[in-house]
Amino acid sequence: MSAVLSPVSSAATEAPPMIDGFHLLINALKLNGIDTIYGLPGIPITDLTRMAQAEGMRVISFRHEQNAGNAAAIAGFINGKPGVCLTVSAPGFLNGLTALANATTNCFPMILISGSSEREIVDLQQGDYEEMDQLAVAKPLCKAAFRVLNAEDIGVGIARAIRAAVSGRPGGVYLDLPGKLFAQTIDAAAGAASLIKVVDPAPRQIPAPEAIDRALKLLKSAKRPLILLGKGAAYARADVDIRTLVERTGIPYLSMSMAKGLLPDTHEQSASAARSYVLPEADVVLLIGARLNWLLAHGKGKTWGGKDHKNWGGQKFIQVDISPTEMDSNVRIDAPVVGDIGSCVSALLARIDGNWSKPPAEWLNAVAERKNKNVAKMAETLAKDPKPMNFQSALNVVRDIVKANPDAMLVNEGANALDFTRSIVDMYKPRKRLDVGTWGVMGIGMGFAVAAAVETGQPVIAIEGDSAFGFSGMEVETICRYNLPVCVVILNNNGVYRGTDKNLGGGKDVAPTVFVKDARYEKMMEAFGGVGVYATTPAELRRGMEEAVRSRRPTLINAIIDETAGTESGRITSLNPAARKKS
Ligand code: ADP
Ligand code: TZD
Repeated sequence: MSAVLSPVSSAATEAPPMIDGFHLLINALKLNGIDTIYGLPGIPITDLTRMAQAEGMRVISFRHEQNAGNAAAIAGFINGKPGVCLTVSAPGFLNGLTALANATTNCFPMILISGSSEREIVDLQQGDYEEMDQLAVAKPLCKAAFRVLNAEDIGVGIARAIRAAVSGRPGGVYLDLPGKLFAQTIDAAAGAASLIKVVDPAPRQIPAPEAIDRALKLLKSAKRPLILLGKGAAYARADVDIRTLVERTGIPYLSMSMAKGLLPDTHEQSASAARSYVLPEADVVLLIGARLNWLLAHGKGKTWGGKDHKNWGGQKFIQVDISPTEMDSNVRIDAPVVGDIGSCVSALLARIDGNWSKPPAEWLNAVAERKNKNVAKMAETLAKDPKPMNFQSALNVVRDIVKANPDAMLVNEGANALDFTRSIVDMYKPRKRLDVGTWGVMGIGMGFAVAAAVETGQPVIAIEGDSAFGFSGMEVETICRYNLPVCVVILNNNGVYRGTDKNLGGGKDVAPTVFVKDARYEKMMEAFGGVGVYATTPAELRRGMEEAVRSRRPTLINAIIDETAGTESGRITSLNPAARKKS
């Protein structure tokens, strides 16, 4: 394919070559290094998907737009450039919108491109096919939303969407393309000239020197310092500098879920196994790309040593983040360091040399003591072999498989299936763990798994609760269709959280959290030509996973675990409103 725009044939030989909206869009994306579209065809974008494929783009077609959207979002996180999702108007757009909102919430760069109905009809509300004012609907749920009406503006539209998605705090961007736009034709040379190759889409943001001074002064004063790495730190790709910062300062660190593996979880400074000790005990906390949201108990309350849920624990915070308004959003930030993480960490490192004094031995020993105790306790639990399997004995197998395949991507969703996996399965490399993120959203599983396989070519292991899997389960067909090296493991306990609840009304219906007993999920994968495995023991699970990783064939392992094993909402039971006591 030549670098020039593909001209639309013109009837008269003397007429200048023309180009249509379809090809301008494809060329604008390709010009900016976007080579994959996740989507679902239909009016008005069916031809766009065909043409994109004809022009050498990878077009991954899904069974539901939400999964395509999740795939695009996580592709954005994996690559640090926007993932693109393409949907049809109104219902397709709405199906994709959840993923766009989730991407924005998680700071993943993504562009949702949706075809839309005719503006004149939509604006007069005359009842067009799939009519909806999509731009207005998308706006509050994403970082930016744009509409392109004229073919000559497609280049600008794509450039603005890319910049909005990746610059500053990354997020989701909506691009509305009414059906008529695609068929518009303009002079091919003018079209080519209208496209923009975005230069430096996510410019560095250098922190102020005084912010660095303030942060270092506070960090130096600490008796019990702690570093907290969030998924922003993983996204920033400053892996070497972050590791150097941790190791040179000697400060214990915690990784948030998707930051696991930024340094190997087995690193001696990892305090993950002593989390409930270090959070309340630390006196100065350096946050790097992590927000003090609900996942960190808003930086206060009992988790942090406060008297009750509103009380400050007394810690001082240094926060490194690209978003200035993140500071003080929950508690006082004593030393805000605003800038991109790469620049901030290297500015800190420039002032942290070999003479930096390590934290007091008393603190390090206390952390090590808790950690060793908890690691030993965990080892004891993992060594057990209960019948039926429970979360721990099944995940002990996953832990070994991931250790043996540290390049594999790990997707994870569920409640107990999420919490146990996060604490049991160590990660060894950055950006390998992809999960429910900031919202704790179910449904990311198969979309993330598809994109992880497509974008990295590595084997993907998806650890799924049986409820969680149901949200995107139909995409096993997509996994088989593209023959992706995805091994789905369903930790099947017959329901949401567990399978043993009773109908409180005593009627014939099962309880709202209960599913069909002994469902044979593995047959779903077999239905589309993949491998299905029914595993009731750790040995069967191990055999199935090893074979899946070795063969790279789409595999679904239905791992049957004790249906009484799960607790309500996993580790966030306390977020359930307490029912009023019956009088
Ligand atoms: P976690 O859930 O792992 O705690 P969050 O999603 O809460 O992480 O926080 C990620 C933070 O990282 C966000 O506040 C975001 O602004 C920030 N961030 C993302 N990318 C960068 C970057 N390149 N430089 C600086 N901060 C970033
Ligand atoms: N819907 C959406 C989109 N997201 C959610 N988080 C929920 C519903 C509520 N929810 C959870 O928070 S976890 C979960 C639901 C339905 C499923 C838990 O059951 P599971 O996992 O089978 O996936 P465990 O291992 O049995 O807990």
